[in-house]
Amino acid sequence: MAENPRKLVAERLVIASHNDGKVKEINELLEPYEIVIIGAKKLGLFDPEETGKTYAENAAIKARTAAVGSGLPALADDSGLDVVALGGAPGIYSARWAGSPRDFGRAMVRVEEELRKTGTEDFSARFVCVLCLAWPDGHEEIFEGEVRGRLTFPPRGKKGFGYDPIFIPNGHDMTFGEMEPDAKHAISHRADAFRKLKKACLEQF
Ligand code: ITT
Repeated sequence: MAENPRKLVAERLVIASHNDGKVKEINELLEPYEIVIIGAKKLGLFDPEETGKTYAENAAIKARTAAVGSGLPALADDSGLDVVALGGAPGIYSARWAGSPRDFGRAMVRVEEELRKTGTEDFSARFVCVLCLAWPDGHEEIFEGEVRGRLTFPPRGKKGFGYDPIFIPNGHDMTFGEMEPDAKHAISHRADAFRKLKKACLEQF
């Protein structure tokens, strides 16, 4: 985070995501603030190719594209699951492991297969979320969050989205897929990154 982070003064903010599960969580996390949230899908904004090599680079590509395309501040979230015994995979390729059209059942089977192939007993993993808040004039602020835990198979729970049914956060027995949204927001990687974003850029709201 920059030493003097720029505050968000406009009350309109574009959410530069085409993932409905993420957009729902971002809306919940921004609920206490009087910000009018506009979805990228609704504005018909272009979904850029994620050509970065890090979460932060991809978050910046998405936020910049939406800020320039809309003329408004835009917030992007690049996130994923880093599995320790897989050297951090699927990582920034977490969405791509689900194929097209996306099928996270298949992505979770692939994670399990790749883990079993290694013969490891280390099922530790973390979820990472990098937020980029970008303004149309090119200014950007970046915030990173994480939650550590372990994987379990078969998947459990129908709440949440993506890889939630195989991830048990440290100190808990339930998967994110079994937890109520508020319980996930108390500890998630996305909530961690949002805490930092709010402190830096939204405290005036
Ligand atoms: P946008 O780029 O349009 O926001 P996306 O789904 O392509 O949507 P990412 O490239 O950041 O987003 O992919 C992140 C993937 O990681 C996402 O599709 C989920 O499957 C997974 N993921 C991220 N956060 C998650 C969470 O809280 N719970 C479960 N899976 C999560």
